[in-house]
This record gives sequence, structure tokens and C-alpha cells, in this order.
Amino acid sequence: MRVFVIGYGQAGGRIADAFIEYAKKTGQNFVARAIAINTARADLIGLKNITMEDRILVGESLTRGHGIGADNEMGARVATDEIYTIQSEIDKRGTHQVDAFLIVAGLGGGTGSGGAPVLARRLKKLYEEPVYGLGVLPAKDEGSLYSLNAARSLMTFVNEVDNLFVFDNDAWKKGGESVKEAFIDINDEIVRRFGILFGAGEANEVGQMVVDAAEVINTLKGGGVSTIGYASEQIESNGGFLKKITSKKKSMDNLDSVTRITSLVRRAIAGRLTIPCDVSTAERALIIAAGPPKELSRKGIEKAKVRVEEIIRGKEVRGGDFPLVKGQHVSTIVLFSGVSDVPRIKELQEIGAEAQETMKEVSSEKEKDYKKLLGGNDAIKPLF
Ligand SMILES: Nc1nc2c(ncn2[C@@H]2O[C@H](COP(=O)(O)OP(=O)(O)OP(=O)(O)O)[C@@H](O)[C@H]2O)c(=O)[nH]1
Ligand SMILES: [Mg+2]
Repeated sequence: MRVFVIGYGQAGGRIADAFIEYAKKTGQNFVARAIAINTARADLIGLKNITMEDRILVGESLTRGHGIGADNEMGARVATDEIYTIQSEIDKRGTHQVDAFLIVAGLGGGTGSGGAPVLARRLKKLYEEPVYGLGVLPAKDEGSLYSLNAARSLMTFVNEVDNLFVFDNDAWKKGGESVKEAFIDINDEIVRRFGILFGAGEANEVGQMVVDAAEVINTLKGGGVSTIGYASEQIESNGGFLKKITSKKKSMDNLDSVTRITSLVRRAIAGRLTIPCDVSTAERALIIAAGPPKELSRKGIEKAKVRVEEIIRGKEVRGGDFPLVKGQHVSTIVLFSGVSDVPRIKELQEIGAEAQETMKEVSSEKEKDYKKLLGGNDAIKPLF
């Protein structure tokens, strides 16, 4: 499907940038357009792949292009003040032939955390296409201000979008890397998963049961929080030769590809999710297997679907192929939509609620302004 990607703030901009890099590298065309919006000029300049004209500076009168330092009330204010400018920047880039919007933001900071929900609300009013969010949660050691921002933003964002993909930096950070290197790796992990999800419907190869945009959209219908599992395996280059000398070539091939798909799906479910959670609480799921057509197996997908149906609470499980002629890997993703038991979100909300109590005494006026801006929740309440 064709996605209009909007990176809001530093994390959002970098991830949108990584989307373009991935699309270029893999020759895919699911990114209809990618733009970056930020209050910090330096962060926009630091991007590599998004064209200069698609880097949009906002809040200049308030911040002179220097950013707003993790103040998400200010982030929401800037977005509210400049919503017509932002909307026309998006509109003039052409939104026909776009199947969905994806607003990406780090929820712990100020610009993206405050701005993304405001923009989501506006886009939903303007367009019929679904508006999805990708919210990046802060690592635990980033402190309580980041947790508070994330808790507040999450609650609003999830209500403004058609579905919110969540990615938890805390579950993905590795020791020993510089923060910059770590983000490059993490962002690659993110776009690899979304590359399969959104790329699937744009495959220009013939497959057995190719996933289309409607299947992705229907899986995401109903909203809530989504998580994605992923597993990948390199295709053995000597497999062809070995198989030639076996007499039962055909049935061997079939058996191999069925087992490969089912075992990859099992690994995708059991492995690290974008946001770790109890997947049995999911309402809907979508399985996609990507790779060279001869390595993909309809039977494998069917078997994996039955397995996922047994696991999740809901009944809707879809599945299909993403044929890629040049690939050296078979990869699978499993999208779990509408999950409701996410320990990290509960934890953030608790930290957020505590921090909010402390802040209430300090600045009850500021709090009122924030609520007015987002038109939203009185306090941080449990999401599930
Ligand atoms: N995955 C990922 N997370 C990032 C990246 N850059 C920043 N973050 C996370 O995003 C959060 C901070 O959000 P930023 O996007 O830097 O903030 P911002 O929207 O630019 O807002 P301000 O700078 O506070 O105005 C933190 O929790 C960081 O861990 C990135 O490239 N990738
Ligand atoms: Mg910033």
C-alpha cells in the first residue's frame, strides 16, 4: 500500500528518513511521500534522505528554530497554532493515490509527542484514508519527564489515530553502543518490519496469495494498540544442488517451505515484539511471508493462520505472501492489532500519574492549558 509518512520531531524525522533509505535500498515504492516536521532546524538539517523541501520547520516564532526541549505542552501548542500551514504542506504534496497516512513520533520528547496527536486529529478530519500512528516509547533510564510525556501523548494519540503501532526503545536498546549508533540500528529494525507490512500490497511479482492494502487496513480497523513480531532466515545457497540429487524433489521442496513458514511464524510470535505484550489479548492478526515466490507456501500460511487463531482472543486472522524475486531471505511478520495487556504502557501510566501528581502542585495552570489544547483527558487514566 502507498503510505504518506510524516516524521514529527527528532525520532519521527529519523525514522521517516530510514523509511526512504529502506525503500531505495530494496527498490520498493510503498512510501508515497515522506516529510519531516520539527521545531529544531539543526535536527532537520541532520537528516540524510528526505529531500530538503520536505523538511518543514515549525514554531519558529516561539523557538527561533532551536527546539522546545521535551515540553510537550509547547509541542501541542506549536502544532495547534500552525496546523493550517502543516496541513497545506501535506496537501500540496498530493494525497491522491495514498492508501494511508503514518505519523511517526518519539512520545518522550516535546515536539513530536505534543504535535503528533494534534496533527492526527486534523488529518482524520480532512481525509478519508486511515491515519496511523507509530509512537516510540522512551527507555526507562530517560527519566520521569519522558515517561510523563509518553504517558500523556499515548493516551491522546491512540484516540486520534485509526491504529497506533507502538515501539518500545527500552526493549530494544543494547549495551555498549553510542546512542546515535543504537538509534541507527533500532530504526533499521523498525523499518524492516513496516517495509514488509506496507510493501506487501505493492509487490510487482506474482505470488500464490498476495496480501493487498485492504487486508492491512481491515486488520488495523477497530483501533487500539498494535505490535509486530518478525523473523527471518537466509535461503541456503546450496539447497538447489542438494535437492537435485534427491529423488523426491517435489515433495521435499513443499515440505521444506511449509515447515520454514510455520517455524518462522512461530519465531516471530515468540521473539521480541515492537512492544512486548501478551499477544493472546489481540483482536485481529495478519501474517505476511516475504521472499522468493518458490520459497513461499500457501499451506505454510494456512497452518500458521490456524495456530494464530488458536492464540489470539479475536477471530480475525489474515495471511498472505509478499513475493520478492531477488530476495536471499524468507521473512515473516505477524501484526497483532488491538492488544490490551501491555505491561510497559501500564508502567508508563503509573510513572506518569505519579509525576503528574507532583506537577499538579507546581503548575496547575499549565496543566489546564494543556488539557484545553488537547481537548482531552482530565488525568492519566489506565488505557486498558
Ligand atoms: N527509536 C528511536 N528513538 C529515538 C530516536 N531519536 C530520539 N528517540 C527517542 O525519542 C524520544 C525523544 O523524542 P525526540 O523525537 O528526540 O523529541 P522531539 O519530538 O524532537 O521533541 P523535543 O526535542 O523535546 O522538542 C526519546 O525517548 C528518545 O529515546 C531515533 O532516532 N530512534
Ligand atoms: Mg527535538
